[in-house]
Order: sequence, then structure tokens, then C-alpha cells
Amino acid sequence: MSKIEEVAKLVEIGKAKLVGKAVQEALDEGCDPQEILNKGMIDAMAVVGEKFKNNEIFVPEMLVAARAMKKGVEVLKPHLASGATGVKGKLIIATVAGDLHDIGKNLVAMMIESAGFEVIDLGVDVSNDKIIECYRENPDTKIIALSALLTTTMPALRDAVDALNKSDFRSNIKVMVGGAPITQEFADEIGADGYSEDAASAATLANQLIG
Ligand code: B1M
Repeated sequence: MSKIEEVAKLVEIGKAKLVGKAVQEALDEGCDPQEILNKGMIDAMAVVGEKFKNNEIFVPEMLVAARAMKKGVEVLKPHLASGATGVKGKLIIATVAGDLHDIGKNLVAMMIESAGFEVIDLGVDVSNDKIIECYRENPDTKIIALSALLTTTMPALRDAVDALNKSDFRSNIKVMVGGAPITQEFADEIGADGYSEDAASAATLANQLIG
């Protein structure tokens, strides 16, 4: 079994304490950090999701897998993120109301931060009021980035974008959206300025939106 396969297996079965060590060993062996992330962790979470869908595992197993992935990302972070932070201005990021998924949002935040933005991360299950309040406290914010992982929270994403579109500061910001069930068509339909499929392209999009 290769080190990356070992990382994937450990994430899948939720061995948080062992994942960090395996990621470090994979790095020491010279594995590409992006490949460790994609093949060792993101693919493993897809397997976890598939097993959940097929009733082979349940919410607690998804939770421990998520915890394990977070441990792995902690070790990987310095190798993925590079560059000066904060020089391109502020970006507020949140997972929308009713949605507790944060791994994808955290990866997006990490890549955007390393692209030079100061990221204000509001966490998960964030109300529209909290997003707007955060903007009022940080009126120099350039982008608001919203994540949704459930088909059932797509309406919450629509509501959040709607609230921003109706705000008196809409012309001062760009709004970008993403998450597994979100598409470019949906982003256009709800009036967001941009959509991206993954964390790397989210950083590119953030740059384009302020460019
Ligand atoms: Co949940 N869950 N979950 N879950 N979970 C999914 C999403 C699901 C697809 C699993 C499945 O059935 N196959 C399914 C949704 C089905 C649907 O929507 N129709 C599901 C379900 C049903 C649920 C619950 C309802 C289960 C239940 O309670 N019965 C429940 C809902 C809770 C809630 O939110 N209210 C629930 C709970 C959980 C846990 C809490 C246990 C845990 C999350 C822990 C955490 O995040 N801290 C969890 C997990 C781990 C998953 C899976 C297995 C993995 C998600 C993940 O982290 N993926 C997931 C299955 C799957 O994804 N295949 C699943 C890895 C991550 C890197 O990918 O988040 O897609 P992702 O992010 C990507 C892109 O989407 C994109 O970039 C990221 C990196 O490349 N992206 C953006 C994300 N946000 C972006 C924002 C952008 C741009 C790009 O711009 C702003």
C-alpha cells in the first residue's frame, strides 16, 4: 500500500491520531501535497459519502472521518498554503444556515488566504443577519463567499444571496458561491457574481472578482 493509499484508508476509517503521522510520512517520502489532499483525503471522503448513501455507515462514522481529515489537513496546510496574506483585502466566508459541513469551506478559506486575502471565517450554520453584521463591522470587505453542501440548504444559499443582493452595500462587494450540489446555473439563477467547483479554482475566482 502506498503512503497516499494509507492516508486514504485512515481517513475513511476515521483514525484521526494516525492520519497526521501518515500525512507527514507521505510528505517525507516526497509525495505532492496536492495529491495527498486530492487522492488521500478528498477521494476518501467521497468513499465515506458513498458508504453513507448505501447505509453501510452512519452519521457517527462520517463524523470521525471528518475529524480525521481535519487532522490531516492541519499537517498539510503549511505545504499547500503559501504567499503573503491580507494584501488583497478582506473576504468573509461562511457555510449557510442549517448546514454543518465545513471541510470544503475550510479548504476554500485556506486557498483564498494563501492567494493573499485576509479571510474572516464565520464558521457553519451562519444566519444572513450574522453575515450582514460582519460586513457592517468590516465595510472594507471585498468578497463574501458562501458554501452549501446539502441539497436541502440550497434554498438557504439562495436566501443569503438574496439578502446580500437587497442590501445597501451590494455594489461594494462581490458574492461567490460553491459546494457539492451547487452549479454555475444555480449560481447565475440566484444572482451570485461567481461560482467555483473546488478550492483551487475558488482562489482563482476570488482574484478574478477583484481584478
Ligand atoms: Co454529510 N452529507 N450530512 N456530514 N457528508 C453529505 C454532503 C452527503 C452527500 C452524503 C451522502 O448522502 N452521500 C449528504 C447530502 C445529500 C444531499 O444533499 N442530497 C449528506 C447528508 C445527508 C448529511 C446529513 C443530513 C445526515 C443526517 O444527519 N442524516 C447531515 C446534515 C447535517 C447538517 O449539515 N445540517 C450530515 C452531517 C455530516 C457530518 C456532520 C457527520 C459530516 C460533516 C463534518 C464537517 O464538515 N465538519 C458529514 C460529512 C463528512 C459528509 C461527507 C461524507 C463528506 C463532506 C466533505 O467534507 N467532503 C459528504 C459526502 C460527500 O461529499 N461525498 C456528506 C470533502 C470536501 C473537501 O468536499 O465539502 O464538497 P466538499 O468541498 C469541495 C467543493 O464542494 C468545493 O470545494 C471543496 C474543496 O475542493 N466547495 C466550494 C465547497 N464549498 C465551496 C465554496 C466555494 C467554492 C467551492 O465558494 C464560496
